[in-house]
Amino acid sequence: MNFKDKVIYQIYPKSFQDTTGNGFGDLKGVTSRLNYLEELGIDYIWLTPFFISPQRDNGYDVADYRNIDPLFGTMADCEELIEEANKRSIGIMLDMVFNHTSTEHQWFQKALAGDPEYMDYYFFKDGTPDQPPTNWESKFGGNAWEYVPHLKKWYLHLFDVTQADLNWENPKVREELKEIIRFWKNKGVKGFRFDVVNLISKPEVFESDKVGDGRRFYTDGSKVHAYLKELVADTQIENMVTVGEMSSTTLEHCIRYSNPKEKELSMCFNFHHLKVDYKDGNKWEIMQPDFKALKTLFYNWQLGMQENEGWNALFWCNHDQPRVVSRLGDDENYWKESAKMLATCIHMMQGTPYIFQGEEIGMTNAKYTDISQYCDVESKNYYEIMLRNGKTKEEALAILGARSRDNSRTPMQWNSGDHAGFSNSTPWLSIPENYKAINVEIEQNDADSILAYYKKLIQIRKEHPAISEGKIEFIYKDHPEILAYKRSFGDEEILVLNNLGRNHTRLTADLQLESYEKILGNYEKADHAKELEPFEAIIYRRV
Ligand code: TEU
Repeated sequence: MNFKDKVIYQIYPKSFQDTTGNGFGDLKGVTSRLNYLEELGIDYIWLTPFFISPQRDNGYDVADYRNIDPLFGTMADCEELIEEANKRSIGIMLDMVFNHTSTEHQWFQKALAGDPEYMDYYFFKDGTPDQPPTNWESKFGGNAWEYVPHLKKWYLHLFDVTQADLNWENPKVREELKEIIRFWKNKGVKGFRFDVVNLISKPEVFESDKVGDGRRFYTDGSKVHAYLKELVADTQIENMVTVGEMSSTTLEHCIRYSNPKEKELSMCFNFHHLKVDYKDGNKWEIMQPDFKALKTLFYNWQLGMQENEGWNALFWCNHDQPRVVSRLGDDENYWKESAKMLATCIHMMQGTPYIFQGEEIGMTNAKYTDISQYCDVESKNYYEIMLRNGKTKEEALAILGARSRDNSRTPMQWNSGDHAGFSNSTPWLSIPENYKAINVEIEQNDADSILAYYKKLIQIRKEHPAISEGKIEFIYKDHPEILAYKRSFGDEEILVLNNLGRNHTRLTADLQLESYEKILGNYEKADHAKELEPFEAIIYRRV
């Protein structure tokens, strides 16, 4: 299965298109926008979870993996979406949240009722109410264990208290999860994304972490590769597109997860490049992005994967990350230029690019001014934690403004009409004020728009094997702000120059620009110019 020339579009259904007027997006809404996506040129849609869920973590807390949450529609709507997408040669990829279930899942409910068979689906540990089994921290703040008084036991939740971790060591759990994959495969879906799948293998002995938050005990755990191989083989999904979301992983593990010989996954998401603006690695402390660190990470991952036949998922944005144009670009003075440059960086590297809904029109962060505007459980928890730790309300709000996951979850901006064309009533999460200037309709009528540029990026990937298949070699390695590389396949060579910064920057003569022709760029200017403009990107092809 060749996924190298494919482009994947991520949809957060709750915020894509509402067709019922309840303020929440739904599956029919996705179907109604398939023509837009076909025209954009994407090959797959990854849909974030729309299964039955109490929605504590927006569907990443699944209570029933085989049924559609009524918020999003019905099974018939889902089947229609899969069918209509397939007609347009667009494959649907579903999000499998298999590290944990909602505590409302019947397995957990049976466990809570004291059924030993189902208690063994999770991690229940004996203890007294004052002493959690370990000092591990939940990713959403606080201790990762919750005490259940009537059982006199603690259960593990690496995420929210309503997201109980599944015990993959139990073969029955693994069989249940395989059945879910088979169920959806039979419905005609074409691929899967596996949520935090490198956290599924927990240690045999649970011990407290003397130096950290516990991550090292369960990240890329000892059985994770065996579990994945078994899941893939037994469900026969090795020829489908699969992507694993890997939390705090390593290059060595991602090579194994994605090298085709291992028969695990097609590719991996890792997040190291999205921490270059975390002060001391802390998401809740703001720092200017460190471009040198960013470049080094790209070198290591691109070359490391290339040398060992691993495969990267390329992305800046998803439903957990702030909008990249607000984060690494400049959404006021160089909105269009920086959005196009950032897109170029990602789409021209080696790997399969992902576009998160709205990224292709340059949607920005939410720019909320009050805590009541936020919905995300992580944002709300950390707001309280920041206040407890001495930050003022203004400081905490400024940090959420830059870091909250809600920044990317605001409704899709389709047009300048009421509620941005997303819904005909008040949306579940407020729409940024800039929607009258930044929306699909405006950009569809502008040949120079960010949307038009994304279409071209997708198109040139299909036309040039050097982009989809080619080797990558970095140049300008020591430059503080230019990210530049060559891609080559057979006789074809592509040269990509990206100015990450806002300074005019001179290019050195040894590039021999005269022997290249420009395929795409984000400035109207003479070819072969010896200087890069602020946030300029140019794609050249050797002639
Ligand atoms: O995210 C896993 C993850 O580790 C993050 O990207 C997380 O959002 C971040 O660490 C918080 O700071 C996945 C999903 O993408 C996310 O939406 C879910 O909340 C999470 O798993 C739990 O299922």
